[in-house]
Amino acid sequence: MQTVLITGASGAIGTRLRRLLNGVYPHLRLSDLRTPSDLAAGDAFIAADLADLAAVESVVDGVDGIVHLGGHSVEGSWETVLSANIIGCYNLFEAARRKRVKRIVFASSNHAVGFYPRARRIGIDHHVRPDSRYGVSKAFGEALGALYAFKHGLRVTCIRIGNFGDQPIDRRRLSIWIEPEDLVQLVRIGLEHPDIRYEVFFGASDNVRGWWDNAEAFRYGYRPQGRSEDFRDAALAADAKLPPDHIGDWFQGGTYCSNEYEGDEELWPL
Ligand code: 15L
Repeated sequence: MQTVLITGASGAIGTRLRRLLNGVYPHLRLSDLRTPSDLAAGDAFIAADLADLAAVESVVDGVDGIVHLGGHSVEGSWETVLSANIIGCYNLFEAARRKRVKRIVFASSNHAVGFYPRARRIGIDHHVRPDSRYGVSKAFGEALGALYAFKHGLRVTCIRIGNFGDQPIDRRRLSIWIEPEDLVQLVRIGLEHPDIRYEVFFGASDNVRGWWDNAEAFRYGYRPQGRSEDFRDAALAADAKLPPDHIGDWFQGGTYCSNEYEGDEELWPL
């Protein structure tokens, strides 16, 4: 990997990752709709709208690998999700194919599988259960990644990111938290490991309350260092202040599940 592109470079994860990846690869290229507020003199930044295929093609031209964080990062209207995450994701993979980019690391999300109950432990062989239009767009991105890996020869890694940050912020996040350095480990496996063709990993630290079997990531050498339990008291204290949400508390996806919920509670547990 000589040149690595980070899309969504102005977002919270993008901002942190580009700092942590600085110096790991000879050249980092950054892209987003908005210019990062902390852009330094030597940073290679190109503004681009993911919905514009020609613009995306010029952004990916000449890079060896892409960390695709760009798009809409929470639930949104269908129009928003369609443009940023469905069309935008297609454009990214298609532009990468045309420009012969070797590897893509796709930022998927826990919300691709948010409708599994918290009582259930799931692995990557469980089929998707998106909890939102946003979650559907992440499942779409994973499927697109498989198409471009198996049909077009790209090496693709999808990371179902839990909750990224310096510490878990409530009870749910004690199960799904990932510290920035652990996400860097997973990203680097996706960009560098010689055996990657197409993989899906869960983006979680070493959380004893975790819901996910992350055996594939471990098989590739992932050794998470963050332990959410170290922050248990603060997270539970913050959780006690949240409004009651018996639907969100039942499912892994939390409020993404209870939001707009019209399902049948008699069907629980699922
Ligand atoms: C996500 O996928 C979102 O991007 C982030 O904003 C959080 O909502 C996170 O999931 C979460 O589930 O905590």
